[in-house]
Amino acid sequence: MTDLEELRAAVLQGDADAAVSVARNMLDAGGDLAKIVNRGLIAAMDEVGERYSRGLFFVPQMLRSAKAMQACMGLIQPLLKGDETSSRGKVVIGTVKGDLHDIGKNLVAMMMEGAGFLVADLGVDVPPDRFVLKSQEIQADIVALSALLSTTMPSMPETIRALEEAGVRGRVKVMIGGAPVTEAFAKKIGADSYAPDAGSAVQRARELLGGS
Ligand code: B1M
Repeated sequence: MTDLEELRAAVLQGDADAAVSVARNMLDAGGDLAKIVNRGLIAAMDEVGERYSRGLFFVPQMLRSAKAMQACMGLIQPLLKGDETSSRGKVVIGTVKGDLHDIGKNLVAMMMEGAGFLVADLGVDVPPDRFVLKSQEIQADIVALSALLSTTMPSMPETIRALEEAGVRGRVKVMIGGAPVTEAFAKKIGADSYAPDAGSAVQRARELLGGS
């Protein structure tokens, strides 16, 4: 079994200790971070979702695998820390109302911090008014919304409406993402940007603020 296969197997089994141990060994041996995240951790979570869809996994197994992945992200976070001395911009991020999925959102937040953005993470199940209040409080440049459930996607246009009603939409850019979200949906609801993954979220954020 290759290291990547071992990592995926440990996450699939929800064995956090084994997953962390394999990930640590891979990192110590100079393994490529993007490969560990994308082809190890995220690939394993996709397989978890597949098994759930086919009725082979249930919620407790999804939860155990999520904990194993999160334990590995604890290892990865310090490696993503950037050495920027000034902030590239302020971002308020959260998973929208009704949605408890936070792994992808956490990855986006980590990578944005690593790239020098100041990130205020509101967590999960965030109602529109909390996005509004936080963006007013910190004078945010970007409001970043994540949704993993098709049933919670409508919270995204609701949040945009709340920003409009509070009079802050004119000075914040709205970026959206998450597995069921598409570019077309972003256009339809009047978001400024859509990113399919954490790496491109950083790129889109830079573009939104006029950088590259
Ligand atoms: Co849930 N779940 N879940 N789940 N879960 C999915 C999303 C699902 C696709 C599984 C499936 O059916 N195959 C399905 C949704 C179906 C749908 O709506 N289309 C589903 C379901 C149905 C449910 C419940 C309803 C199950 C139930 O209770 N019966 C329930 C809902 C709870 C709720 O939210 N109210 C539920 C619960 C859970 C757990 C709590 C057990 C757990 C979450 C734990 C946690 O997050 N702390 C969980 C998990 C783990 C999953 C799967 C297996 C994995 C999600 C994940 O972490 N992926 C997921 C299946 C899947 O996605 N393949 C599934 C890894 C992560 C890195 O990827 O989050 O996509 P992702 O993030 C990516 C991109 O999407 C993007 O960048 C990230 C990194 O590249 N991205 C952004 C994300 N946010 C972004 C924001 C941006 C830009 C990019 O800009 C702002």
